[in-house]
Amino acid sequence: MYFKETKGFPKDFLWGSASAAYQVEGGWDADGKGVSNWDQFVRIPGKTFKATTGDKAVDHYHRYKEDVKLMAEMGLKTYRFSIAWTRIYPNGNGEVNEKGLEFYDNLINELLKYGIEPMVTVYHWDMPQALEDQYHGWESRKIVDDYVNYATTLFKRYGDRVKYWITMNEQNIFTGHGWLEGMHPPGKVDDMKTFYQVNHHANIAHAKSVIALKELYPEAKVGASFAYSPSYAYDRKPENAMAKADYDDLQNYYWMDAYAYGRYPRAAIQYLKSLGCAPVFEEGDEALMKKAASLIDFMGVNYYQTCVVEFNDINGVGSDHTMNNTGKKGTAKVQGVPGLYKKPQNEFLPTTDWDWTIDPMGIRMCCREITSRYDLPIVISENGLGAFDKLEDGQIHDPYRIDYLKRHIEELKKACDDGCRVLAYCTWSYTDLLSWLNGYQKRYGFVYVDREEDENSGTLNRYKKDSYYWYKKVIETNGEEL
Ligand code: BGP
Repeated sequence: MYFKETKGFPKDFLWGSASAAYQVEGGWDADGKGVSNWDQFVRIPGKTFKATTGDKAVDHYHRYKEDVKLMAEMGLKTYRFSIAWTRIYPNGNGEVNEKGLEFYDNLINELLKYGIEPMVTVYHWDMPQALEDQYHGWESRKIVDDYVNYATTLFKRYGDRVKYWITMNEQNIFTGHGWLEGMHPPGKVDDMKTFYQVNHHANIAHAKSVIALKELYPEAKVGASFAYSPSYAYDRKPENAMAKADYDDLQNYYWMDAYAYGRYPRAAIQYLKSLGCAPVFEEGDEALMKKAASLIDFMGVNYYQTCVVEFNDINGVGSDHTMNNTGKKGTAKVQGVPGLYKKPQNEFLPTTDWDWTIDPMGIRMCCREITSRYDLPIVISENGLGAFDKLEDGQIHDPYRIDYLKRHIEELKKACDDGCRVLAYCTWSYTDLLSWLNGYQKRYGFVYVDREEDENSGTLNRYKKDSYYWYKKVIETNGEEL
């Protein structure tokens, strides 16, 4: 759509930034915290870039006051962070750890002291290892009760101060990487049947906790964050348009329909049934999913890139279970699903050093699609650029990040003009932090943290990047000065 004038961002727009517990906190065994699947997984040789761990991360656990002060100085309106399940329930269930609860009390109170709205992610991938040991975590239906118990503990403790809740971070990614690609715990490969069952368990856990939250705090705002990569058909060949339809049903609507409609796309289920991989429902699941869908307040979107979809012959390329985790541009390979689609590079768009396509217009596409299909408000819960940054004389010049964010925000503004109800925009990330598989060299923050891959490197001191001052201005002018 073309509009002569822009209305700009809504007055109460939440300019934010995001993080996740495992990636920032460190203090991996502090104050009674239990071991998570990630604490364990990173210790398997070859799983992460140069064997990096989140043991110390960027030590946010001990430096949260300094970090929040920097946020306040910047004028941040919201901070999205996740809670480590293992701080609250070291064994996943059973006894609660008061010290862990206190840490997040303090963090939330510190944010509120400066008028920063806390936005809490209940689950950002760090599953208590004890639950893996007890019943293989998400693979068992038992996870539903433990997840809901954990989530409800958070709602009861923090619900008086936290209005925005995100139940799941990128369910599509942690399950895809965990059961199909072998890149995240539990490191399984091509286990399609379990993958779909695990997702169903996660959907029921999400649904029950949404219902629990709304019973306790009807005014709370809740949603799940989906890693959304909108797709383009390779060209106008009908088979490529059909490949796009397959991709959208299986890679996007499969999750978003579950959150927003409480059901899976019909064609996807037919396909999964034909493979013997459709999820098994228990009695009442359908009603639970529908009820939660009627209660969610927004769709959370983590947007990084779009993709191109081309028909892939039944003998065509599959997945080789690799990604560019080194930052050596041009090393990512084309991946696909035989019989359905493959994803060639888009020659019209540039990429990052990790071969992620840079497509600002894609963020507007996300918003338009969600608005048309679900008519839900939208929280952009992540968007940002991973790059090599250099600290020189106490300064970090990151014009590439400013350019990336500026162009995405311009498109987001257009989405607001289109009538999409965008509530918040959270960049990834606030401080530099651990990139799960890419170590500390892939940086995303406004605040540089002095550390490298080696656990003993760096002072962990914080330095403001150029983008810090730039975003401060963006917030001050409500997105008018970019
Ligand atoms: C999302 C995750 C984040 C974050 C981000 C950047 O998928 O929700 O936790 O890591 O991507 O990804 P990466 O660190 O792989 O560059």
